[in-house]
Formats: sequence, C-alpha cells, structure tokens
Amino acid sequence: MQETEKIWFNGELVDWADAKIHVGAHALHYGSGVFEGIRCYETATGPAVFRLTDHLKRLSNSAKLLHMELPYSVEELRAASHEVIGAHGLAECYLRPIAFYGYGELGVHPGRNPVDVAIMSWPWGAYLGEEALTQGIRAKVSSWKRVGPNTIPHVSKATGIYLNSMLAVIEATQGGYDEAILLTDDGYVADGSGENIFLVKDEILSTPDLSASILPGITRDTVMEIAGALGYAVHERTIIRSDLHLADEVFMCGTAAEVTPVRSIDDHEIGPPGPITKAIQSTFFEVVRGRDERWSRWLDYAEKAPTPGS
Ligand code: PPE
Repeated sequence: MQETEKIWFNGELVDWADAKIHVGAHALHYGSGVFEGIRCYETATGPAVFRLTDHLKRLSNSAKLLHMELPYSVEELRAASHEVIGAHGLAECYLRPIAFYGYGELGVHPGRNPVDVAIMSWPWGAYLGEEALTQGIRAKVSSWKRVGPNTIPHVSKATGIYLNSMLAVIEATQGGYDEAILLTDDGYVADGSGENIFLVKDEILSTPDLSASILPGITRDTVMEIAGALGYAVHERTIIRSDLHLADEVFMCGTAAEVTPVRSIDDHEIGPPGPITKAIQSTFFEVVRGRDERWSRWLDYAEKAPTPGS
C-alpha cells in the first residue's frame, strides 16, 4: 500500500509508522472489529468524500450489532475523516476507519477491553485493476458459503467476517479467476468477496435482497438510485446461479471496486461490458466526481468540513 504521513488514532493524528497496537489486542485474536471503506474523489471544487455520513452511520450500526460501544459519535468521526484527508492534501484517496477491541484482557468475552478507533487514508486505485473497469472480470462461484445471518450478523461490516471473503478470493484466484461470488447456505447468490452483485436481463436489473446475507452496500444503494433515474427497473430478489449464467450483463459494485463489469462467470461467457452496465458505470463516475447535480447531496466537500476541535 502507498503510505501517507498520518493516521488518525484515538483522537489524534500520529505518524504512519507509529500507529501500532499490542499483539495482545483482543481484535487480533478474535476478529472483533468493525470497519468501513470510503472514497474521496477529486471534483471541480476540491476533494469530496462520497456518502461519508452514510458510511459512518453503517460503522456505528456495525459496532452496535457486536455490542461494541464506539467512543466517538458519527459527527466526531466525520470531522476526524476530514482531518486526516486535510493532513495529506491528496486529490483522491480511500479512507479506512476501523474500531476494534484493543489491549487489556484476553478471553473471548470482550469484557472491559478498550475500543480503539483509527482512520487511515491513502491513494487506492482501481481495486481489480484499471483493465477490470473497462474490460470486465472473470468470476467464479466459490465453494465457500457466505456466513449466514444467524452465524455473524452480515449487516455488520465486521473484520472477522472477512475470513469468509479471504478464503473465497484465494480459491478464485488460485483457480485463475479474478473474483469470487459467494452463495448462501441455501444456494442463492449473495455477494462477491468485497462487492455486491447485479445482473441485467431483458433490460431489468436484479440484485440479491438483504435476506441473502449480503452486506447492505452503499454503492449498491447508489446504483439502484442511478438505475432508477436512468429509467431501469431494479428488483431486489432471490437469484440463483443459473440467473447469472444466463444474464445479458453482470456487474459488481463496492466502494473499492466501484462499478466493475463481469465478463464471465464459471466460464459461462457473459461478454464485454454491456450498454446498461456502461451507462451505470459512467453515471456513477460523474456522480462521485461532482459532475451530476442530481446527487450533490452525497458529496461531503473537504474544504467545507468543520475545523477539528471547533
Ligand atoms: N460486500 C462485501 C462483502 C464488501 O466487503 C463490500 C465492500 C461490499 C459488498 C460493498 O459495500 P459498499 O462499499 O458499501 O458499497 N468492501 C470494502 C472493502 C474491500 C477490501 O478489500 O477491503 C470496500 O469496497 O471498501
């Protein structure tokens, strides 16, 4: 990763190299953390964070679902995000807030361990490579099932859940594919290792509903709104593997992956990025870079941010 100068850590900016935790930290042993991925994009009027408050509200909900009390409010974390962005002056960056049970006592019950909070920011280009955005990726349905709703709450973006994603993406890439698609225990399509998924059939978009153990993606929500504005119907519904194989177009979306076309699934050729995927992708990039007035409410501009501590 491309290092930057500072990391916001428990209320202050520290040097990148000094943002350390003890090996006895609870989160290291038990995966007891929650995190976010947020992008800040360059716009004509300076850097703007895309749906910052929505991401931080999800972080707060993720913590609540793990019985974790965040020591900072959403508004405080918003100011902290702007503080770390301001420290680097980058036109574009990825933000990674993380909250986790820190060092104190070991034992599965988190007990009185402190909750540590950090926000990193660094430049992160196209998640699956620049070519993925223009040519599409090859995906494979994983033999690993998505963690079920009564195993770990999937609505929480919890660090521990990502072992599930990690195994799936290792399997996919070892098999020569770019990304994994996970099914639920019942065999319905859930999401990618780090993205939600959409298919297009006869000009109608479909995406798995929340009962399919998906992370309720903010990009997914963005795509649904864009698709609606472009005049396409979007169905949140149960999707089977065959629906993907027979789709006219498939794409994945997420903060890191943005809108990435999928050109084949399980070696079933879907084809190069289709017209609806391209329209949604290009509108998405217009929206995040502040070139579409209709969605200006989603942009949190860096220079309008409150001064820290004021
Ligand atoms: N599903 C999963 C499993 C997931 O990890 C993400 C985000 C999404 C869906 C899309 O959510 P959203 O970003 O709100 O649209 N994955 C984050 C972490 C990726 C990583 O490798 O780290 C991200 O995209 O930032």
